[in-house]
Amino acid sequence: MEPTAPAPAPSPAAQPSNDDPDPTAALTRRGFLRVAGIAGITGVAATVAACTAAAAPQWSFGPVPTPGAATTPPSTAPSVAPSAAASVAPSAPASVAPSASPASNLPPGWTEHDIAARNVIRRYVGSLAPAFKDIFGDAAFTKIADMLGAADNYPELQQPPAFIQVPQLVLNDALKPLQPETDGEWTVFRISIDEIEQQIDELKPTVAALGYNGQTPGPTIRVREGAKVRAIFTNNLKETTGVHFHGVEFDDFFMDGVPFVTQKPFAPGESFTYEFTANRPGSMMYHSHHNATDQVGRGLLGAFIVDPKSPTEVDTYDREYVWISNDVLGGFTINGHGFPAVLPILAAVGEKVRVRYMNEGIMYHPFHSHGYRQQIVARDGYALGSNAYGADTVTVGPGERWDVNITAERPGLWAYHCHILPHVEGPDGMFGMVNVFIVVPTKQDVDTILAALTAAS
Ligand SMILES: [Cu+2]
Repeated sequence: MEPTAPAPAPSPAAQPSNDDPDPTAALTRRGFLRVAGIAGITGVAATVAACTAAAAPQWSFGPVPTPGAATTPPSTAPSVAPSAAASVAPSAPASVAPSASPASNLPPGWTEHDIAARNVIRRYVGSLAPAFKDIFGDAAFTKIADMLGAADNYPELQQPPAFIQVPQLVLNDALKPLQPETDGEWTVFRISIDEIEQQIDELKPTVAALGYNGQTPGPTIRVREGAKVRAIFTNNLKETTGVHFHGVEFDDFFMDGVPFVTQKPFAPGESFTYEFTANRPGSMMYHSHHNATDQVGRGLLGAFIVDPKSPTEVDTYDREYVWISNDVLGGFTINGHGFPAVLPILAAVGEKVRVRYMNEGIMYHPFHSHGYRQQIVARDGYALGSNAYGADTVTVGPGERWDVNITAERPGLWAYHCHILPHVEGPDGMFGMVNVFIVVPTKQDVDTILAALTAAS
């Protein structure tokens, strides 16, 4: 294959601070930039996978009982031509085959399931494990090391965490927020619609997908309430499409993006310009509204966030995590990836994190936070105000957006996952819609983790 241009790393799981007037300029920006270096050099797995992907790419990434599958690297799969926007920088350490213990070596009472389940977490933590010693203290570290079987010196200890190995690293919004142009009173965004290859998990072959600006989810489009938005989409697909800004109250219904209801679909090679006023704040989305089961399922989706003109206390937070779920052709994913390739939510004790759930799939997902209250502050972008309430399980239906604030109070590694169990766990351990809320004692520890990730490269 020809080396491809570096694909834009993707997705809106940024964790910026909003102390800064630029909501995407994270207080950890320096750290993220360091991590960006990792993204650049860990693309090999992607490149390898793009060159060796399965002959019949399948989007399925579910609880298929495939004993032993978790221990099979993808490099044995036959090959398929990668698409242009496919892989990332052609350098980097390829994934290793995950560690495995021979059956004869199983600890008492264990089955192969336990080995596979542990492997998933070994891949998730990767070479980050040693950093936990200074962060969580000796006692906690000893327990973590014992759980993971660190004494085995398993190979993942030398590998970057799975979520760092996926080429479309979920930090793009922090690294390179989509910068608009200005044209008089208009805030102008230019977005291409592309065929891409998506790697849902660092050990899986890439799958044929669709993206905006070469990534799925597409780049977050972010404006201030009242902005006049001009979004120019160029169709590089081999099929027609249309783009709907979901949640916007349009003055002109011809801007609503529904082919044959409000516009003709736009064809390959054509562009279409949407113009509207962002007349209310909140968490919204943009996505295909044409052949949508297929097109959205394959990745034509992204976050559209309108920041309030007059932020209230609930709109003040230290970090932010956009959590876009999908469950159609890509299996069960958060921001286009399945666990353990899902970027964790990271915060220091005392910090407030805004999580913006956006469900682009066709199923309901009750997202359950271990150990933490989710304060629900908005539904579908509409602020709940004094009706805000707490829960530890927030069910997000198709098309819905729920904004929650979480105050990090207790350090630890806290599971945070969809509670429809077949969406998160199977015979080979956890997969799909699983996240982890990593709460560390101090902001400095956040930087320590980021430094460890950098070193992992
Ligand atoms: Cu679910």
